[in-house]
Amino acid sequence: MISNEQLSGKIIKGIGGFYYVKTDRGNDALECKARGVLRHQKIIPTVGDEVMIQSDNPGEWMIESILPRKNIFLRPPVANVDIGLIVFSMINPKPNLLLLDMLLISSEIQNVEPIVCFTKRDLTSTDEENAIKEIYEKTPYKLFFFSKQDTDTMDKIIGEIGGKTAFMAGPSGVGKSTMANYLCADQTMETGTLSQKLKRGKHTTRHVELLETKNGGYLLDTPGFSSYQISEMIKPEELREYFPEFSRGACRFKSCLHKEEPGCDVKKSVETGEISSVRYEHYLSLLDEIKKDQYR
Ligand SMILES: Nc1nc2c(ncn2[C@@H]2O[C@H](COP(=O)(O)OP(=O)(O)OP(=O)(O)O)[C@@H](O)[C@H]2O)c(=O)[nH]1
Ligand SMILES: [Mg+2]
Ligand SMILES: [Zn+2]
Repeated sequence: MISNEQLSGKIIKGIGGFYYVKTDRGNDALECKARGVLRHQKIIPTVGDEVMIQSDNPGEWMIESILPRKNIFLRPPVANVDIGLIVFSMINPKPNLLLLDMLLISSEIQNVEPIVCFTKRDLTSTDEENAIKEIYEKTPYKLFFFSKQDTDTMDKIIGEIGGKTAFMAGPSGVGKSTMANYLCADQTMETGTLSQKLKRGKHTTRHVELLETKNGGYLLDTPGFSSYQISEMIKPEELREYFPEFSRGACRFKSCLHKEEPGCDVKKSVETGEISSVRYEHYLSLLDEIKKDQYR
């Protein structure tokens, strides 16, 4: 019997004081408790954390330490996220592009690479799809349109997640769990029945769990939401940095907020169509909102 054995791994689930840590050893995650020392330091192990675990007694694993985090989110609680799958449907519900832009800004702030997904392509026309492409093809973001039958496109999305940790964000009913079921079809869950429940997305309100994709990535399915706040996260003069297509730096004034300033290159690009007017309008309305909140 090896004692004091140490392993490194990733927390994929936490329930009632137990953490489930995926290591190189075996397919099943190991059930762990956190050492008291972590609690005393007020460090809360979080799903997505890279940890060192140790076994003092056979079959009993303790989380010894948590490696520095790349980022951490509170709702849902998850750490070390590389990719944000921002999911909207073409219809039922209709896409809210202002919410989409807020999620893009939030991704930029948190150092998460956004991938924009539009589902339910089967229920809509190419005109509607082209209208959205017009807007977002002028940004550097990756953009996918598909339906739940379109496994080729979903395989491309899986390709983006390989070896990384992704989470989903978007309104309720857009098809996040439907997508997660395909992206994570080959995962090995602890029990068959629990696994079935998880696959239907029922877990999202109960606990947070990283599912494994077919190519060694992790995916967090989340409950949908329809409103979002970014005004507390940014100052007015920072907002423009989070619209990457604005950053050509050719405005007359370095401090240009792209509003009423003379010689504004962004406004010129909106007029020529190089920058989408929809994105620009969203920028202006968010700028107003942030300013209002600042002087409250
Ligand atoms: N026609 C069509 N229906 C879809 C598609 N994707 C998902 N749906 C349906 O949309 C409904 C909602 O899908 P879910 O995957 O539960 O949506 P969700 O985003 O997980 O919703 P929440 O968990 O409430 O946030 C289900 O009835 C799906 O079958 C699609 O591409 N085309
Ligand atoms: Mg769901
Ligand atoms: Zn400008």
